[in-house]
This record gives sequence, C-alpha cells and structure tokens, in this order.
Amino acid sequence: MSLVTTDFKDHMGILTLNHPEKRNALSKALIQDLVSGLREMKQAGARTVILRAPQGVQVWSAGHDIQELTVGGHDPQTYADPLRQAVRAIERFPAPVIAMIEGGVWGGACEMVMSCDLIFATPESTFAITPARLGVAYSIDGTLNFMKTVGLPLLREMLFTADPITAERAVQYGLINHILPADELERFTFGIAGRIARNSPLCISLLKEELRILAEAHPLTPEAFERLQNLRRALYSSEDYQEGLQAFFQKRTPDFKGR
Ligand code: LCV
Repeated sequence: MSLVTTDFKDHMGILTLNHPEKRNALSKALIQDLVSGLREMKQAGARTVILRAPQGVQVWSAGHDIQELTVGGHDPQTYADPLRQAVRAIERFPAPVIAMIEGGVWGGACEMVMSCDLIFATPESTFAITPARLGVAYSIDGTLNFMKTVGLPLLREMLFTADPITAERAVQYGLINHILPADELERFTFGIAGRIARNSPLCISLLKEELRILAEAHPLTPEAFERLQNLRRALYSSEDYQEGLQAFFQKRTPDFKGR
C-alpha cells in the first residue's frame, strides 16, 4: 500500500501523507512514494500540488525516520538522504507546491514543509526543528534552507531549544503564509490553488526556478565547507549522538554528556 496517496483534478495535484501508525515519519519508503507522486503529477501536467496529511491528524509528520538514521561514524544526513531527495523534488517541481498543515511538524518534516512554496496551517499546528533534541548533525543544506526563510534570532531559538513554535508565531515571523481554522483550511487552500492553476503555468514555472536559483546564489569557500564537515563528523561520531537515538528508542529523556 502506498504511504502517499495521489489525486488529480482541475490541473491540481493532491498528495496525502498516509502512514498514521508512524505519524507520517519520513522513511525511505514514504519519501519514495512522495517523489514518485510528484513525478506522476508532473506527467499529468499539474499547475500546482497540495501536500497534506489526512484531515484531523494531531501529527502532520514526525520528521526523519529515526530508526533509519545511520550510526557508526557515518554521516546521517548526506546528499542521498531521503529527506534531501524530497526537498530537492519539491524545490525543483515546475509548479508551486502548497503545504496544507494540521498538527505537529517535526524535525526534517519542518524543513520539507519550508521547502514548499506556500504554507497554510491551522492555529493548532506547531513547527519544531529538533537536531539538538537528538544530538544529530543537521544537514548543511537544511540549515541554509531555514536561513532563506527564518531570521537568525528565531532560527537560533528554534535550533537551540528544539521547542515547537505555534502557528501564530510562525506566521508572525514569515515562516508560513496563512492561519485558517480547521474547518476553513481546505476551502481556502483549494481556492488559492485554483487561482494559481488559472494563471500562466509557464510564467509561474519560470518565477519559481528564478527564485530558487537566486536564493542559492551564496558561494561557500572549500575551506569553510571542510570546516563544517569536520564539525559534523565530530558530532555524528560522538557518544551524545548514540545517546540521542537510544533515548528515543527507549522512550526516555536523553542524558547528554557533551562528548
Ligand atoms: C521513527 C517514529 C517517529 C520518528 N521516526 O505517538 O531534524 S532532525 O535533525 O531532528 C532529524 C533527524 C529528524 O527529523 O528527526 C526526527 C525528529 N522528530 C521528533 O523528534 C519527533 C519524534 N516523535 C515524537 O516525539 C512523537 O512520536 C510525537 C510527539 C510526534 C507523536 O506522539 P504520539 O504519542 O502521538 P508515539 O510517540 O506513540 O509514536 C507512534 C509510533 O511512531 C513512531 C514511534 O516510535 C511509535 O512507534 P511504536 O508504535 O512502534 O512504538 N515514531 C514517531 N516518530 N520520527 N518512528
């Protein structure tokens, strides 16, 4: 059974995350279905795609599948990591992807949502960036993606505390576009999607790609990149990284020693 269901009507694609038992954790399998759903929507000629979870969920997505994070000195978040594949697929999709959010958005799912072009959420939705809770070396690309949307003061707070922020704060700081009551979210989202679908798809596709390329125009020196790689390697080879994962599996609070 697919972990992401697809639907297509009136030039609009709808992708629904559908693995409630694992709180829509972004496993390899789920991401594979998501990426192939996007491919299907592209072939169908979608002029916009709505990415959602089933109505009424408490957790939109619990983020990276923690069971699939690598241990033993390997970088857990490489270029080939499923989350990176999902982010690239959304960013390079030739039409706007709209995230429609109800419930908690955790860790990697928060980055995935931020890579969408527009984000509409209910007041009860929350957003958390969690590497510090797990002791994970967060991907460099992921950090840069957040810096494109979130100002540094809020980003530092989210990264250092790993606490969820409310939809109200998220809209106030420009992380998301609109907050709608749960019973209006769908109508509002489909209304905007319909308006986008009636505009020039070629023009919108060009604008999306232009924004992506311009937002990425920040060259990094090889020395700076290698320094970041060194720092990341130290973290994912640490006892604390093992402790963060063990604590999650054992359903307890981690006891980080700083080594
Ligand atoms: C695998 C899971 C997960 C999960 N993976 O339900 O950005 S980074 O660097 O942090 C990156 C590495 C990342 O994204 O990491 C993941 C960040 N996510 C989190 O820290 C959230 C972890 N999950 C939770 O705190 C809770 O599950 C929430 C609050 C989301 C939902 O709580 P709830 O009581 O509704 P359970 O905890 O009972 O979860 C139901 C099942 O889903 C699994 C979890 O282990 C449980 O499995 P079992 O039924 O086999 O016990 N699950 C939840 N999240 N990220 N598996």
